[in-house]
Amino acid sequence: SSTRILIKGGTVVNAHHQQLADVYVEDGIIVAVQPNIKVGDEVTVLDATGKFVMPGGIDPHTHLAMEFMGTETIDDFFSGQAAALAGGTTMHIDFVIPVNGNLVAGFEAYENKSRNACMDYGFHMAITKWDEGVSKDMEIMVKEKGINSFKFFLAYKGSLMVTDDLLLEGLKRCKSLGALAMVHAENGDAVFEGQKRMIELGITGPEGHALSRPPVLEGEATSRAIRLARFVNTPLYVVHVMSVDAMDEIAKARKAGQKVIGEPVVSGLILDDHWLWDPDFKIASKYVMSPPIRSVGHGKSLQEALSTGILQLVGTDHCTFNSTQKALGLDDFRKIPNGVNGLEERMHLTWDTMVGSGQISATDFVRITSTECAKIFNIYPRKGAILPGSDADIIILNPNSSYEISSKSHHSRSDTNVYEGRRGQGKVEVTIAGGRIVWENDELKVVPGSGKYVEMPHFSYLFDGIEKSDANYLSSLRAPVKRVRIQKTATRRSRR
Ligand code: DUC
Ligand code: ZN
Ligand code: ZN
Ligand code: ZN
Repeated sequence: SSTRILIKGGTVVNAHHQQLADVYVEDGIIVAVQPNIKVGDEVTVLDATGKFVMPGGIDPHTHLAMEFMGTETIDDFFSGQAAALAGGTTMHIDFVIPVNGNLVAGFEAYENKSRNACMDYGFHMAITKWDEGVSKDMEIMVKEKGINSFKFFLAYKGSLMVTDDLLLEGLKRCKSLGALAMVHAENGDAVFEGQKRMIELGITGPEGHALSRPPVLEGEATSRAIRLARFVNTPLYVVHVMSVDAMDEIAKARKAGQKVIGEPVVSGLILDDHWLWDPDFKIASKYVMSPPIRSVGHGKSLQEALSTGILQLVGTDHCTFNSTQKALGLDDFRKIPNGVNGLEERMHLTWDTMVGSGQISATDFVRITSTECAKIFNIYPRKGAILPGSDADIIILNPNSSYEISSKSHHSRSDTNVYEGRRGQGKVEVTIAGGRIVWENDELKVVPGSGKYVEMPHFSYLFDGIEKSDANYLSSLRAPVKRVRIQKTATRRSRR
């Protein structure tokens, strides 16, 4: 049966333009965007007068059904995606974690985990060890499996962390495959020392998490990764930029013309670390994520960087654990599973904080929550746009409607929410995913298995001109034999 929807009378917003127009959808695809579209009775009509009609959000950074720190995230592909849809996000990109370093096994595991998907999704892949097999499998992932980004953890010593030699091999391989290298930028060796010191001092509570891994360690790793990416001459994507220290490194590199993308996450933009000092472990522990949520001031600076284009898009690092899982670290903050929620809240909180405050426009909002992500991961304009031919992933946001966030009403399986009690204005009233109305009148109508895997082609726009770059990077170095010849010629000439 074909599903036909007409969205009437709203302000249609794309990343660079907005206009009063109707949007007509047929069989999962946007067919027309223009004023006064006339249709027959068989079409479902949604009135969007006074509201914004925008591309569904794309969250570039989630962890659903991830085995991590001795447990598994409480949101799987179904519950996490249902929550996302209720909050106006219609696609996310999750991180495949290899099985014992094996990429193919990891991909198959995530294919299984995502069978109950109810919205579209893509994958990044983490690289946790290095050998010929990994290097070969990266090519399989890129050329056959639709993965165009690989993440390197510079933290989590003893499990996920990679050393600089592996990072360099990875950067070179990413470059040759046209895949985007991503980094979790914290100095894992120094974090390990910081944690030891906290325990020696008898600091075992959640505040020890923040104290053991300060912004300077994020700044160091961000700077190192940026410089190594420059050495190899390949683009770099820094995930969850949490501090001014890291943001400054990105700003500097971008100013010098380097292709560096910085992704702040909602928690880093609007929360601060005072929660980690809450005497109630249940409250404090829910704010434990890595890199840590920083002291007052960092968030506001990250917001400014986002509004001025120094940072490009907003993610969440959605990685949820309920309070019993967080209690694994009751006696030792190092054992608190790292992660916070955000998949359901990202669109609402970004709108309220950034547009509601007048810092950015609705078009900017679309760019940082959807379009930029689609462009970076090379799926634009299929995703990230309200244009004829694009997938019908659409939200209707009412700027005059308000909400209050609570674990009692959210759709995540977690029993807590880091935004508990927070009120905001600008509510997603309708979500259309793949041409179907999945969220309307505060009700979800999601179908397990209806979400599609979105293959992401390699060589995104970030690779344009990379080979022609004339800077003296690793790829443009030549063997010294040439210099010897030049010297001989010069000598002969000078004798004449
Ligand atoms: N940080 C988190 O808080 N959770 C998942 C992984 C990460 O890097
Ligand atoms: Zn623009
Ligand atoms: Zn990370
Ligand atoms: Zn993450």
